[in-house]
Amino acid sequence: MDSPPLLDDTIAALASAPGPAVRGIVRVSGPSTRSVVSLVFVPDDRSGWETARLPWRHPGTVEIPDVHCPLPVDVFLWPTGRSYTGQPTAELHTIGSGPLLEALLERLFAHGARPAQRGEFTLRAFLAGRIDLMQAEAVLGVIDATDQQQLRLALGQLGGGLSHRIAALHEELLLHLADLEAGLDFVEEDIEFIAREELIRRITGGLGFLDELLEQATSRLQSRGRLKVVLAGLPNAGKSTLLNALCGGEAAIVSAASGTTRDYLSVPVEWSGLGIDLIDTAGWDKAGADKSRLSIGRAADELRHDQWQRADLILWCSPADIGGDVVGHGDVNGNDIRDEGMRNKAVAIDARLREECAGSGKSVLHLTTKADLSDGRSQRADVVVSAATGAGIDEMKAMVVSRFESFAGDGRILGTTAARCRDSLRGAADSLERARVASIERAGDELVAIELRDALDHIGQIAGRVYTDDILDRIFSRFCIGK
Ligand SMILES: Nc1nc2c(ncn2[C@@H]2O[C@H](COP(=O)(O)OP(=O)(O)OP(=O)(O)O)[C@@H](O)[C@H]2O)c(=O)[nH]1
Ligand SMILES: [Mg+2]
Repeated sequence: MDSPPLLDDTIAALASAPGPAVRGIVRVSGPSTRSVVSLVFVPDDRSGWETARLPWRHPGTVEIPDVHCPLPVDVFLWPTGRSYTGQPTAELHTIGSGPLLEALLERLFAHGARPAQRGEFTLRAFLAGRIDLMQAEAVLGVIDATDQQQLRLALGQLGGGLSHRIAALHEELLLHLADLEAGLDFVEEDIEFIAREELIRRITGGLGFLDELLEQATSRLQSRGRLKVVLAGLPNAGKSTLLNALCGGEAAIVSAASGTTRDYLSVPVEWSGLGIDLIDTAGWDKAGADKSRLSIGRAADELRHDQWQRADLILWCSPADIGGDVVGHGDVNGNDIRDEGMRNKAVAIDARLREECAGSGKSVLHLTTKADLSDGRSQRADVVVSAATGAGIDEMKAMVVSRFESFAGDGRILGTTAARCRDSLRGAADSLERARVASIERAGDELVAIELRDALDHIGQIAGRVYTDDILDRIFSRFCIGK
């Protein structure tokens, strides 16, 4: 939005995706919708069109300059304010040809409509009180969803799940404030409209809800699209082989020589509707970690480190035959000559690095890989897999999905809403906390009331009861034209 939009204007834009399609849609909204459309549209039933008071479909035609036969058009008309935008609205459904739709729009512009700005239809819905800001953001979330999980989340927010909870908290705080302020008027008589204990209990309840939302809003998972799952472990742990097994292809190079993967590789997969980028990294290589050496190993280390930093989940791979690749598996007679010392050392390094990962606050799922090579002495792991036989692979996928789904409660916040609301949520929680402390310390009612009023202001910004042009601009400028 370049300038403050005028609600008195009638706006028009292409509402269907650009490019050829069976059907194309032009959307018109504003006080003069019917009269503007009437100037270009020839309805089959003129009196039905002119007198319609209820939403209806009106078949007819539009004359387009330089096009010899009239264009067949169905106009869906919402003649009153009972529409998405809260204003009379029409949708012209016709053949989805780019040049025809452009010519149709040109005709509407020539007859009094103006081109809609980005998100202006949804902005009108917000300004008319049809939806709140969180729902407006959810419209964008639905448009931008790249997987089923994001779509479910956006639809939940659009359906008003979160809005209802925020509105309920707002109402509740307003009631406490009213009780407190009523008490202020009777301060001489020493009448208490709300008992302190009750007030503290209610404020604590509100705080709990805000903390929950704040936690969701600050979780790394909220503000991003696809989830990053990084395969990590010592060289030769079977990471690349597992990646290939998981994506059913041969994306990564596999070799018996340790240190094969020198770059990182990202493969998109979708598990139970979750969009995941699976990332194969170079195995942890002690020489590569030596900063004094300029080597491919070191470059691989840095790339891997970068991927770990951004991971939502690390799949730590500990091979069942750990240490086995260092000295070989058997002598000419088939006897196991694995060096116990080497094995123990590898086990210790593996455990230390895994703990380092977990200690850095990363979510880690511990896998025993190459289960088919197990001699029964594998370390404890969350799940045991073999890329060679396929054992445990489905179980592992289910564990990954359930790790992510445990973050996905009903009231989850869309990333865009979370990013916008973090400060307001924090502000509201801080004010409520001060209100709680003031109540506990038996401070005067007027002090508690000030903090409650402050909390209400912050909460009002979340839903959009309180907003500035700047907030609207930031939200709606991300929309495409026609939405
Ligand atoms: N028997 C068996 N061998 C496996 C399995 N997974 C991997 N391997 C073998 O283990 C060796 C190393 O596998 P990779 O997938 O290249 O190991 P990596 O962890 O990617 O190794 P780097 O890229 O060097 O860090 C290869 O010879 C694989 O064939 C498995 O499930 N069973
Ligand atoms: Mg590899």
